[in-house]
Amino acid sequence: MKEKYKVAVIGPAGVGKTTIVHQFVYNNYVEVYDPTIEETYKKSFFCGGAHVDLEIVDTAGKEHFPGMLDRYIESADAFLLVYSISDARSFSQIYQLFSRIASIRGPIGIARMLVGAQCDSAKREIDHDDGAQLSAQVQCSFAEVSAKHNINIVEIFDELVAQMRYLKNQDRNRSTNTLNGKGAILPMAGPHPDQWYIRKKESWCCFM
Ligand SMILES: Nc1nc2c(ncn2[C@@H]2O[C@H](COP(=O)(O)OP(=O)(O)O)[C@@H](O)[C@H]2O)c(=O)[nH]1
Ligand SMILES: [Mg+2]
Repeated sequence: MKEKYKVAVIGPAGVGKTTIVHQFVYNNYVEVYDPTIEETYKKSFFCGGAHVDLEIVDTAGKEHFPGMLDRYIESADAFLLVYSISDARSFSQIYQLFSRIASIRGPIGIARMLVGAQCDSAKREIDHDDGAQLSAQVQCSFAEVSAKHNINIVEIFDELVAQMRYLKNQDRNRSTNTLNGKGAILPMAGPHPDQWYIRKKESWCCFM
């Protein structure tokens, strides 16, 4: 059976979410998108030796309506949390998104990634180190990307799929790990998933 996952792309308006999704799905860069359109895209791609079907929800402003952001968070398997390296304000808004995910889905065991968009921009307000520091604080992986120059775009989706696979296999191990046959779940064996994220992060190339 083919693997299927749902990814939500969240972050402040104007940071480059739609542009990232279009570069990944259609391999093109368009300068201007309607900022109000929320769309779901489908993309099948080959990742880590197997095909995977992704449903990608490109969120667009409606998350400011009460309950909307929570609905995205409840329904997705993985998250790209996007800010723009040329917009410090967008970076300052990201932490609360991580907090919201943690409060709804728990602090660990959910595939997620911090993404610094528009890394080709000459107007840099947020250093690579700032992004790396925040990702260490919230314990997730991190990459700067440019949808304009197609830098790190496929890689961030690869990373999310790797995380989702890892977590899915852990779930499988857990469900067979019952106590007295009564369905109690034993603690997870092996590395903590977030330690795994951090290890993976070290392999990220920096294109700056
Ligand atoms: N230089 C540069 N500009 C980008 C890039 N991606 C997006 N932009 C700019 O940011 C604007 C907003 O992008 P958009 O994807 O619509 O943002 P969204 O509101 O987060 O979906 C675009 O119109 C582009 O001008 C990028 O990789 N490099
Ligand atoms: Mg958009």
